[in-house]
Amino acid sequence: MRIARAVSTSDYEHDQIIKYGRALVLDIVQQYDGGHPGSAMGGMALGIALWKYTMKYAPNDPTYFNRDRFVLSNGHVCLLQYVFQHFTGLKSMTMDQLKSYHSNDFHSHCPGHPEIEHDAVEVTTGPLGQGIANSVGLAIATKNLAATYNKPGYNLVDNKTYCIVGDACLQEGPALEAISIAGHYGLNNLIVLYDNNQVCADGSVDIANTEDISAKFKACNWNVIEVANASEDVATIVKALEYAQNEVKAPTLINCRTVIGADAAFENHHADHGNSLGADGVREVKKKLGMNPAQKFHVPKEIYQFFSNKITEGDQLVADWKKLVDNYVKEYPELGKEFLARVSGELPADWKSSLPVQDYAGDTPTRAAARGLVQAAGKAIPNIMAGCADLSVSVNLQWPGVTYFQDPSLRTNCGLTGDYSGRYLEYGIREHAMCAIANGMAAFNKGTFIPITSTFFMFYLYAAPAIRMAGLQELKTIHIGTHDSINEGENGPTHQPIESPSLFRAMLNVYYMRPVDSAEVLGLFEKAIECPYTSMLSLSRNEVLQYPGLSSPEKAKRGGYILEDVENADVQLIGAGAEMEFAYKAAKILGRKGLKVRVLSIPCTRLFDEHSLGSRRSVLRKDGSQVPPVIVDGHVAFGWERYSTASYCMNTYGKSLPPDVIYEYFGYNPNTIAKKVEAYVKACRADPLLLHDYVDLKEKPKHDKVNKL
Ligand SMILES: Cc1ncc(C[n+]2csc(CCOP(=O)(O)OP(=O)(O)O)c2C)c(N)n1
Repeated sequence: MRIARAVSTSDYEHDQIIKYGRALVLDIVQQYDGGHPGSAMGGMALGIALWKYTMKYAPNDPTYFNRDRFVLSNGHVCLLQYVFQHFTGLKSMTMDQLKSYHSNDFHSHCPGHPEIEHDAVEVTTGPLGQGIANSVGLAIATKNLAATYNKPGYNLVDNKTYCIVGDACLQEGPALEAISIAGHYGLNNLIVLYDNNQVCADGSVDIANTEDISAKFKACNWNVIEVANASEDVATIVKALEYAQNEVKAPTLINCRTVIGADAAFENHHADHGNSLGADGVREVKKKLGMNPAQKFHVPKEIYQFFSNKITEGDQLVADWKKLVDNYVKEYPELGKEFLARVSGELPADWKSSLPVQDYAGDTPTRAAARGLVQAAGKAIPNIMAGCADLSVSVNLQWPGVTYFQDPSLRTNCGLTGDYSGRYLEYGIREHAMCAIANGMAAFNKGTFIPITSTFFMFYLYAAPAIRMAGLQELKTIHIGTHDSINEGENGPTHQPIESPSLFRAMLNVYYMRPVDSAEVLGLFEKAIECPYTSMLSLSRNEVLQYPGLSSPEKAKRGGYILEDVENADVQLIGAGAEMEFAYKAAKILGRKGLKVRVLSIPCTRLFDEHSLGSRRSVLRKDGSQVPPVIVDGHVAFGWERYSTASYCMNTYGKSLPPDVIYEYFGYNPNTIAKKVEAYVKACRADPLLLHDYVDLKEKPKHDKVNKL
């Protein structure tokens, strides 16, 4: 829809703010000769429309629960956000802070991209495409809380999510996945402003992208509004935003045609994207705008006055909301209590008692143990929003009676329906967006939601950038990756994640957990719920041995422990996940041959590493007694060098074979492993320097390649 140009009595003020805003951006970028001025200059009118006329926020209380969420998905344009935070009176965003952009000030609130640690920044953005996917998560969070807690006369949660994207975000995969699902879910509380300046870093957008963006969004079930002169025309943008706010069925894209570097000599040019204009360039712009070029960082007091109502308005919003909640709690005491707990990020006090006792009677796939726990926790903990990327049939986290999160008007061919109070999401085959959306839900308000995602472990590689962003932002999300071993079988090497654990173990604030049995699953799942960070449970498709009396949930929570000890050990075998069975059985064989073997379980290296050196030494016996530790894992050895001196690990990609023969094919056989370990122990005795090398004990399978005729 193209809307008629709107008129406003404040056009003069708008022009002044646009003009001084552009000059301010240029002065800030010029001082350290670096930054991204172009789209901040071109986006000033969007800023006025959002911060003056549209968004509900409270400068004195930037975390006020029912605030509108704002996400700058094109994070390099952060000066736009910082400048409007300053104009609208956010206390921490002083002029001195603005001047600290690109400076050497350790305490700057103005990093090169918005970071969640700072006031009024909802999520860290920078990797293009993440922010818009986070926005979808934020909008889902609002929808879900509203459907769960709002009552007639009590709109406890009715905020909107506003997001600015650039041309680049809309070319990124996670953004496209997220846009698609936002349209599907009918998230009418999501409003995206597209800073359509048709310029990217390397040139005009059409060097790589010539599609019709508005048509693309329409095809994804979005409401689309186009604004022609969006670098100047505040009133029309405001009118478009009003239409978007009143939209009842769909998310809205406001396609705003803007000019990068507006008013600069090279406006509309990619030179303005990420370069300062130079002192002469800045002077020229100021002259063109009728400003005194000698005046730097100048904000006329009328601009502060123009925005001064935002502080009182914000204080009022906060006070009204508190009153509303107080009355709600009186009228709906039970629900009110639960809502307040959600607001403060608390879990029900007795959540642990809801978890089923683990059954050691038969060999159980670790995914099956986890399923029971997630299902029970999902029922008992209202904060949990679980979901899957179209493998629910296999991962099965949905609990009996769960409502699916869906547009209530949707009628599917298979009959599956739901509503916005639902706490199980079918994300479709959109792994990257799934995890980025989970980040958005987690960022809505810490602890209010515990997003749990799931798919085959292999496919989390598609989502790794979003999982890293969760680690970076200290967001609590839980990922359940099943089929984590070569023994997932016939799907073959494309589905056998031999190297993924190394990546997830390396990510800070991400707890990669690979339990050996049901007891460890319980301990680690509890840890994941308790831990303020992201966890990834890596689980077997197939049955694994149980170690009653040896493993325990409490031991697993330590991250690493002695599964079976022996005095004066000759060797230590570390077993990992489904392959613990081989370490354990090899230990028994070696024992019969007179070798004393300690067996260790290290289901989570990050948890283990958090212990003191002394405590870690007591597990690994790195005490000078030279007991070689050997890791037995169905993944590559990379990373295990820290804990072992030799490996029996994957050193080729996997293969399409049934689970009952694949281990044999790759040499995972307790007898073979015992033989190799025995030889290694002998070799170490003959040459103790071997303990300082890293030895690969596993032979590669003989028939790795198929000969083509
Ligand atoms: C995933 C990712 N790839 C590449 C970049 C580097 N980068 C930063 S901005 C940009 C181009 C931005 O184009 P656009 O969104 O049109 O912004 P504008 O030029 O209008 O400021 C690129 C490629 C990035 N930040 N993230």
